[in-house]
Amino acid sequence: MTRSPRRFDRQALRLYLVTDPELCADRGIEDTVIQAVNGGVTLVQLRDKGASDEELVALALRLKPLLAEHRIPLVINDRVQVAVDAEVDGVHLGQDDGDVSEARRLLGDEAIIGLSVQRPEQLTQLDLRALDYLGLGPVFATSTKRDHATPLGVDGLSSLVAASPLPSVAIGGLKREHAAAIRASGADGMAVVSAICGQPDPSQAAQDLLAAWQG
Ligand code: TZP
Ligand code: MG
Repeated sequence: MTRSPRRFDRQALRLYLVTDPELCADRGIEDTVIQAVNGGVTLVQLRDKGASDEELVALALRLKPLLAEHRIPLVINDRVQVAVDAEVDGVHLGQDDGDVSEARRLLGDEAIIGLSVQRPEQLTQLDLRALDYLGLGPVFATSTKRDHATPLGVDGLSSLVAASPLPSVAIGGLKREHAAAIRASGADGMAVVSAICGQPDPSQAAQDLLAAWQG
């Protein structure tokens, strides 16, 4: 594969919003994302295991203009074809979500492709030519993701970050009070669901997380 030398801007990982349809139910995903963007999130991942491909494409198309206006990348969880159809910035894949090199082939050189990593040994099997960043976690136990892997803790996160050959974002149970420790781990940012989705004021929640990160 001949990939252009385009470098993924790791600054985009600083405050990474992952949406959840249940936690966003009261306000709705769109309104939550709009508010979170106003509050300063730096990347948005649409994650909805229950939506149809058509529904996800439609949602992505509704959000794209706002996110493009703010130069905030939009990626889709799990479903490469949805990212292709909606022409968004990329995908985030889990260990069992298929071949990252195939995702790269389908999405092209400019796309953003992230991969979840839960354990050190997974770092030895990375396709570095296909990937832009890693999602490391869960750092803490969380009720947002059922059946998540054993939490890493901050020390486990720090070890993974130190061994990671790619920019990385920490995820799992992260709140503003964790920002200093996560930043000290060397991760490039925090990915959050419940710290923004379902909060009474998602914009304020994002601002507070960013302020805590910037310390
Ligand atoms: N992957 C690992 S933990 C997690 C995902 C999607 C959920 C994180 O949610 P929260 O509410 O920020 O703990
Ligand atoms: Mg997945």
